[in-house]
Amino acid sequence: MISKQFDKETFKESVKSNVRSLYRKTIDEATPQQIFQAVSYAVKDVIIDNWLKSQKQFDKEDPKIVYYLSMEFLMGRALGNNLLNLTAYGEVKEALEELGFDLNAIEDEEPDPALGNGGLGRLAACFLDSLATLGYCAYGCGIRYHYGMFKQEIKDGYQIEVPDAWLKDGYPFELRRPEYAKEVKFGGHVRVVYDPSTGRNEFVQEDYQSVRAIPYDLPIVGYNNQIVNTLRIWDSEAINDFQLDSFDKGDYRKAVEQENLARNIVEVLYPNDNHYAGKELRLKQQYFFISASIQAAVEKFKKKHGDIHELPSKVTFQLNDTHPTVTVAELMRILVDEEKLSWEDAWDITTRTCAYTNHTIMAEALEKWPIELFSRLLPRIYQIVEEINRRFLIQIQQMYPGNQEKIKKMAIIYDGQVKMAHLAIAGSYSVNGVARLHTEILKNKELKDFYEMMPQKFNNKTNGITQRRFLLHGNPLLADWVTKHIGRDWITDLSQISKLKIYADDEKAQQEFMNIKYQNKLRLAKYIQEHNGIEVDPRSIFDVQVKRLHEYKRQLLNILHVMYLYNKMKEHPELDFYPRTFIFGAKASAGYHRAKLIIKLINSVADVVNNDASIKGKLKVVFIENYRVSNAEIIFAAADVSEQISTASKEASGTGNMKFMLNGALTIGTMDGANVEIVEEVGADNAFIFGLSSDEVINFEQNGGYDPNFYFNTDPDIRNVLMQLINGTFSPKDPERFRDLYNSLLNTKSSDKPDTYFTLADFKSYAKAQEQVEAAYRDQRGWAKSAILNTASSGKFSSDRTIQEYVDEIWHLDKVVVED
Ligand code: GLS
Repeated sequence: MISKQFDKETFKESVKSNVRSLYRKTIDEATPQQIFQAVSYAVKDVIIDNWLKSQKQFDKEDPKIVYYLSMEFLMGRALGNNLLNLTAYGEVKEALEELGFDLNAIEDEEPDPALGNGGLGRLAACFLDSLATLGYCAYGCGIRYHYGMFKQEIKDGYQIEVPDAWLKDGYPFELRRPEYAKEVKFGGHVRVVYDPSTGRNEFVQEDYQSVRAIPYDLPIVGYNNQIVNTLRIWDSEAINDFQLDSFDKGDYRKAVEQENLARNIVEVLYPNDNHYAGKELRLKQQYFFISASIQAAVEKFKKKHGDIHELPSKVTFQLNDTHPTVTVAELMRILVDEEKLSWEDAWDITTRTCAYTNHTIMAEALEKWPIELFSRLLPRIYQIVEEINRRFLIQIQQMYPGNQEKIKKMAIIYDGQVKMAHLAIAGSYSVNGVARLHTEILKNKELKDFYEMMPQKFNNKTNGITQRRFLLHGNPLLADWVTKHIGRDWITDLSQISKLKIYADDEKAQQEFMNIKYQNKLRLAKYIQEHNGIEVDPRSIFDVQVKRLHEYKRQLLNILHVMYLYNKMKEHPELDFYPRTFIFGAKASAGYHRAKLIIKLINSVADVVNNDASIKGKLKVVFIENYRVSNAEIIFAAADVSEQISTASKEASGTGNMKFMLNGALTIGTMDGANVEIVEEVGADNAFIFGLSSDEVINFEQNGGYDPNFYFNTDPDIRNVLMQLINGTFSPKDPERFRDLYNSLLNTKSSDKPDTYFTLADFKSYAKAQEQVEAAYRDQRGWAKSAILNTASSGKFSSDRTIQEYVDEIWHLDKVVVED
């Protein structure tokens, strides 16, 4: 498609002139990184025009705005994506070729902005893409971490964390906006002053430390619609840089402390997914970006609107998990302390403005701040939470007179802790889960008491992903093939992709589809050769599990099965095994020792298996280092099999499962999270389902009765594999190395609770499903049909669909059109 905005010659001139003015070089002298910078600035120039236009249109139409408040935005590289959404990718590629450059290589120069851990942060990024593409006015609000998710290096099979200095060369797409800076206060104490003229108590925070929050804006380019929204990430600076007059006043210590506070707050993203660590600095980060964002949003609202009571009709604050929940109290503070509203008025506004998304039921992810810490760091906010809690308890008592159990289970402050999920639910008009099964578990189990008390708040919004990054950009061969068959509409309306279904039985289409998969497997094989030095057979089945490393996701089950297969091959060389490449990619939180040991196990198994000539290369194991958004795009495109094998009930939704499906991989999985809906869309014949159901898991959890030793004692294959964890098969120099994993599966020592992930219970049905995978792959036509049907059935899983549901049922935003 010919872009309206791009003129090739002007663009080329702009790149040359950027190289000259930024680096005092000509383009043939510039380094690849410098070319990347110069090209990105040229692209940003074009974006800025649309950005200005969009803001003008928003100003004119005054649409309702959603603020998507999130500690994480896992954006991935921007250059290629921006070009695609500007519909200028092809022309820029050509222009650069004329200058002697390869756009793909230039794209590889961009650091992955990795301001997130995994699914939750990537979901936020997909949502921003969809919001802009659908023409809604939205701000992402987050933190400008100086160090994002660490870079993972594998040394001797172990994960090493290396700091990710993504800003070291400067990030060309960001715009510093000091004119919108906000002050954020921490600590001190609150003095109550009675004002006789109003008859109100005023709450004055004193002796506090404060920092200046400075916004940096990143453009979020909508697809082919000239809309540019904003991701606003906040950096912090000291209010008084080191000043002599502070020194003179004896405030030397305070000046230094404030300087340190400012420096520390935004330094680094906590690398925990689905896990609460309770660190003081984390709470500082939360309040820092929330206070700045809410202040800015209220100020923006007031510029246009006289009456603060109108806030809920113009603004929604969407809380991405409990991390931004201080929003509820901060908005109350602004409304009561600054806008001088009554408590009742303020609460009415707040609870019609905030909405909360729950992303996990994992108990260890629940945020519960100790009162001591919370009240010391945020004294005024704590007072407000206390008052919210006091009133909430009265409500509970009115509904359930004399029921102390309810108080105990639902209170916002209890047992010396502030429970953020309870605050989020009390303060929001909407509470949603992220897949149908997850929402049902919230309603019937995790949040049952809340659901019974306020059922009208609860709803489901099944997650989605943007087809623009994960098909159009990540898999250009398949994207072109899809377009050739059904036209371009799928790019902004993925439901159209179901039109491919008529090609599922067509032999030519099947061949083309499989050939594209093969080309993508070659591309990944090349990447693996370059990065891992391992040669893999592109004709083997590419069986892939890429996601954060967590026990509940059961990478351990996967690698135990690889060990089992290897044993079988060794014992029965006469059997005909179809060649398989098991590919893993996963970061483990830095302090999560067992997860790191699982990485070591995967690499140890890889060492043995990949170097055993007797199995003739039929089994390969690859651990891809530093799994992140940019290599994810290549990996999804090349996968035959998508491993979605979490313990049923534990994975709230998953989104990788959707990216695989879109790219034509078949799922092997449990009935967990969004897998349930994936199978519903594609049909059980085109997936491999195994394992305990979520009801069975929950039943075991509540009533006991799971005994891993039963499997160990009665199944020689399982026993053999488990013994190999402690007899040195994969760690000859240190046979005890994997003892902890052995214990975790059998719980012989570590605790009296049997493995809460039910690994051995699911082992045999997993192995059986894997046999079915192999059999199915031997039938190439049958496989091709299923693969096409997976792509063709993925329409529901576009984040455009998800966002439209949020808009229709929670946010009620107005669509905006930017005219030429
Ligand atoms: C997560 C869940 O674990 C995922 O299942 C889910 O897909 C994602 C987005 O909703 O949110 N919750 C979390 O803390 N990290 C996640 O990735």
